Amino acid sequence: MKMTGSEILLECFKEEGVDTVFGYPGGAVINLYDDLMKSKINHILPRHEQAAIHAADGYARATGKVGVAIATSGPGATNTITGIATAYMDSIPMVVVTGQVPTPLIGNDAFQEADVVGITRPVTKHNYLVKDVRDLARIMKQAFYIARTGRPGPVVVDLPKDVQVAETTFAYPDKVELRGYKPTFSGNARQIAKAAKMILTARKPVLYVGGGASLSDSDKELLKLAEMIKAPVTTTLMAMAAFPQNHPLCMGMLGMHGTYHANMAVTNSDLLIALGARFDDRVTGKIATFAPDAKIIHVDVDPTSIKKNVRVDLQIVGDLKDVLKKLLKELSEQKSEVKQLAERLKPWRDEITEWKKTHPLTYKSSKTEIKPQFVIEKLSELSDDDAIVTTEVGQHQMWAAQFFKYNRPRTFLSSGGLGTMGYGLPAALGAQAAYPKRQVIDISGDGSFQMNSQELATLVQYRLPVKIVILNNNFLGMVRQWQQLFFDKRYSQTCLELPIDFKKLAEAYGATGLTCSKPGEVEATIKEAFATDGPVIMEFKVCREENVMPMVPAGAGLNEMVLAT
Ligand SMILES: Cc1ncc(C[n+]2csc(CCOP(=O)(O)OP(=O)(O)O)c2C)c(N)n1
Repeated sequence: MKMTGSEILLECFKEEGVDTVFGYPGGAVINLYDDLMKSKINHILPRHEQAAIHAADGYARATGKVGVAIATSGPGATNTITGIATAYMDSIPMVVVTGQVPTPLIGNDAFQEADVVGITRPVTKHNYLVKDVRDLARIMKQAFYIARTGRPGPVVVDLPKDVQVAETTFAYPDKVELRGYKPTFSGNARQIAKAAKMILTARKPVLYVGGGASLSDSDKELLKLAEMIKAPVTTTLMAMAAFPQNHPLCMGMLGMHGTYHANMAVTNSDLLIALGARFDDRVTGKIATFAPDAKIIHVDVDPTSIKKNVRVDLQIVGDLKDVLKKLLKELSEQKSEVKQLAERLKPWRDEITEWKKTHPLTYKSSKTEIKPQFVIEKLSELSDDDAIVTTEVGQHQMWAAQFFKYNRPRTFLSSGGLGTMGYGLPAALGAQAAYPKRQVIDISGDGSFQMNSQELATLVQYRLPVKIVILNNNFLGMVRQWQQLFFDKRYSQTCLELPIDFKKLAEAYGATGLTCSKPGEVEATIKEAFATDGPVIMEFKVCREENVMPMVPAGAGLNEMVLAT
């Protein structure tokens, strides 16, 4: 039986197990949207294409599946770029289908034409322009395969309007043949044995865990390894939820706003075991003083990530879950050495505990002003154990990393690599669409919230009960903090003067709005929001000039933290 291009596309989605897509229609995808009416695929219509991409991204991060989004040609497609770049930087598996003007018009300045393949090339893992409907099924199979394998990432498929209506017989290939793309899944046994040896002779090892641990669902293996060798663990922002934050071996986040003990442990370590982490400059600080005495083992599925930023003594390319399983097997065959190691590390663990005691993660509490950290602590205490937290970008994001305790995998979704304000609300939308019954919380600043606040409409329309926390300091707080510390308090364009009535804004969309300005009412506000059906904005009027501490100033080493201002 012959099918049209758009029918084939929807069949491919079905073959890939796609149940939900996020998208926004337009002339160049009108045929596709017409066929969508006949399909069982659940479609969610956010109010902006950027939000559609972040929602698909949030859906992917929360579930581990490939997120799918659709946009029309021209402005629809260009609106997706920030979302695609966000997913690219954080290695999120995603397939984005954009409409394109009919093939004969491509390159002719046609109405709503944009060179999507050209524009998205630097921010996608791969992209396609489908010129012939007979290629579509094969391309879709490849797109999903590329998105989810190796180091995951977004793939764009640009689909001209005439290809959507052209017909051919549909056959979904069962195999992918791609010359030049053969990701290594299986870690090299000899290198893994060498890693085990290095671990068994270490005196001050640190497990440094990155987003790859979340992406490869390696949380169980990671916990096993840490507990087996009793080594301290520090995670990047991307891996916050990959290791239980309430575990005694967990040191929290390292880097610019990392804990004192994590940064000191890394600086003083003799073996750094980097697992799915890419040594971002926010993590390493000054490279010359980063873990100066440590040997470095780097495990990553992406060979080009290894040795990019730091020298590495042993590299293992492979899927982290596979490598950890093999490493655990290797170590479990050397029981007495492992036992000796765990005991030998006691003074090291004690040293770390001492750092933690002398410089705990803390803040000055207040009886009169709401401290943002206090709100996060209370949220953490009062929310469900499997609550999914998304964040925007700024101070609130760092406090959400420092003061909320994530104990389940895939429960912390934040734009790490690109640092995209406006990510959190649509990402929460996507996560809630995946898990309608779970608690989903977006932690936001007043600035970031206004980047995609229109998505309140989507939450209300689709009955997605996301709880939004706005830590309102009337500032673009994180930039203001830098201006305070490094620009002599010249607050150039960071004061958001106009007081917005967030309660009324929520109500205008048909959601609930709560406002809180007293520390004594924080708990009651959170409880009320959690007990209220549907989306809720909780606005907390917080202390305006609070800073995120500790802080490693730009260009300084991890051991040169500023502890308080
Ligand atoms: C799209 C985008 N534009 C600009 C920035 C630069 N930036 C980083 S943090 C920040 C301030 C965020 O303010 P707000 O959302 O109110 O959060 P706060 O820092 O006050 O918690 C800005 C402007 C960014 N990260 N993303």
